[in-house]
Amino acid sequence: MMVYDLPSDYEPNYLNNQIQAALDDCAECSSGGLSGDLNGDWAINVLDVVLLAGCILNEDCDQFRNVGDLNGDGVYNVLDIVALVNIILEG
Ligand SMILES: [Ca+2]
Ligand SMILES: [Ca+2]
Repeated sequence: MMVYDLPSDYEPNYLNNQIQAALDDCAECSSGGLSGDLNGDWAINVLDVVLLAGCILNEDCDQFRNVGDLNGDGVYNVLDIVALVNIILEG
C-alpha cells in the first residue's frame, strides 16, 4: 500500500477556498442565477424555453439580463432557444 505524505503547505480548507474562489469569480452567479434558468427556480426545463421564446417574440428580454443569452453573443434569438433546448436534452 502506498502512503502519500501531505504536502508541507497542506491547508485543511484548501477545497473550500477553491470553491469560494470559483464562486467569487463566477459571472453567472453575480448576474443572478443559472444560465438558462429564466424563471429562477434553479431548474432548466421547458418553462424556461417558453419564457425565452416569449421574450424573443415580444422583443422584451431585458428582464432576464444575461441569464437567457445562452451563447453569450449579447442578443436574444432562436440560437439561444436552440442552446437552451440542447442543455435540457443533454440533461
Ligand atoms: Ca427554470
Ligand atoms: Ca444569444
